[in-house]
Amino acid sequence: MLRSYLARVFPIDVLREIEGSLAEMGRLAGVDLYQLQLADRLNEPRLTQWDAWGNRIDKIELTPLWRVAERIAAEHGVVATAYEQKHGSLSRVHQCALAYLFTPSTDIYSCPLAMTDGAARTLLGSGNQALIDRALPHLTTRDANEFWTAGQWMTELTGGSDVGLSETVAKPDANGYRLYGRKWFTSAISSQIALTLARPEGNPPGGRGLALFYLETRDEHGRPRNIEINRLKDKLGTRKVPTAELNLVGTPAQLVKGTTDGVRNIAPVLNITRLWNGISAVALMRRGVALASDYAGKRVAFGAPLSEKPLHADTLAGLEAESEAAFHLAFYVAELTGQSETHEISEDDALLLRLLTPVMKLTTGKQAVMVASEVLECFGGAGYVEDTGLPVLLRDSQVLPIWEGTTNVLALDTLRAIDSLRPLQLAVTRCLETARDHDLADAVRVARTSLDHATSWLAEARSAGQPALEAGARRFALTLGRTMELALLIKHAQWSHDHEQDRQSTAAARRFAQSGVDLIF
Ligand code: MFK
Repeated sequence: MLRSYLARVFPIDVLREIEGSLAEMGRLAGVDLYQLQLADRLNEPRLTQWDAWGNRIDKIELTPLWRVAERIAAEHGVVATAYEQKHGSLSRVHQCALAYLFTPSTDIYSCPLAMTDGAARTLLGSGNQALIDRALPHLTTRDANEFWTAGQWMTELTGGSDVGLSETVAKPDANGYRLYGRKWFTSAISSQIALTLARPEGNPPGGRGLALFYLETRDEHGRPRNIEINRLKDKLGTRKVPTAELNLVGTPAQLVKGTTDGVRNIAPVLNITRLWNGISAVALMRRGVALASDYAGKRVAFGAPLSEKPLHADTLAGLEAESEAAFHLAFYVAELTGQSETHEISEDDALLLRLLTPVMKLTTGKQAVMVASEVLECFGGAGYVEDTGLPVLLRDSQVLPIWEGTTNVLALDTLRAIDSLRPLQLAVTRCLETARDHDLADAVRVARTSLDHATSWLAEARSAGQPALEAGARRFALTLGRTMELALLIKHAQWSHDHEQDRQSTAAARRFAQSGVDLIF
């Protein structure tokens, strides 16, 4: 699927240039990192708050795989590739392909990388030259000794969704500001810097009264800079990610961009981490489907391998269709993100990117949980037993619809982002117009009908008023996501049929079209 997609999207000479980097990352993920991941299964990060002499040290020890993953991520440019822009807007797609290969074998090390990428993009867009000069070279380097990762500290006790309620206060001092408050859920506390929100003293309540701050987490001796780590969170999944609860007790910080509008100013981080969320979702789905397909050829029950049992084959076909559809949507958002970053995006596509980012994140997050759950079931009882290494797929997938905005919060963001449906209609139509194969005709009809239904629903809900609009927002956003997925799958199927004489994507498109595309009722 990845090879076929890359062959469609990249010019052949560029593909030849990048293929080596992807093959090497595939090898690492399939062999070295995977072996390390299996060996590392029971390890978890540890927090030591005090040393033997009663000094507060708040030291975090990472798991062995995480330490290796950091070096490999830097050296292979899992963040840097997007900033080197050797291949213009397609560099973002190249980077996402690296992340896609890297993610399933690295215990959610994609979390700090996503935030690092988001911080780099945000600082670049901020125009704050001093911070750009200070941090960008570290965030985007390939030198593992110089590489920094970034945290994104938004969540407080008052909520992970309604960020405008944040209570952290910023008091000016001679060198900038000092922050005082409690951050309730800060992922990857191992990072060297963080972007965070705080309210400068005297500012009004709400998101506009917050400001965006940059801080460096440790001093030259490696000690936390006026940051107390209360505890690591005891989470359902992502257990290798050292997610902490913090007190900021006069933490030195610099303003990134003005003294207000923190929520608006941190939005570029959110949009990049939401892209990573989608890439991670399709990467985990791929790992699960690959394992289930492999097992189906080996496990014999009732006289034949599972792969020869019609019902099991049908179940796998459904999972394959979901993961292919999700893959195309996540990578389409990567294409648009790249075009936006190189200023090659049309006005319509810029609106489309703003709309599809939350739509893609929420749609693929839900698909990842469904697929992971079915993958476990494909292994019967073995899928429920820890030492097979399978249950972690489900636990880690379950974070994807939660962090970076829950399904409902992103459905409401979809309403915020939607002025008109025209850019999406154009994008879907562009895909469907490429379909000539008779076998795709029914799938094309399904995509058209669901798009029409979403369009009429939006008009009706808008005239019915805000409660109707909000109540239907999730069904609407999922319908947009699945319709776009089907359209992209159809486009790829036609291309693959024409250029590779391959019918796999046609089968996936036909199957996906029957799997509930229009979820508005
Ligand atoms: C594996 C990879 C995954 C990476 C994992 C990283 C782990 C990190 C774990 C976390 O930190 S999870 C925490 C993440 N938190 C969130 O995702 C917050 C979820 N909540 C929202 O997204 C809410 O919608 C939001 C906080 C934005 C609502 O706040 P407000 O104050 O009610 O926002 P408002 O007033 O609607 O918007 C303020 C401005 O921001 C507006 O612009 P203007 O000031 O010009 O009017 C909005 O248009 C703009 N805005 C909001 N969201 C935007 C955006 N602009 C662009 N893109 C967006 N997504």
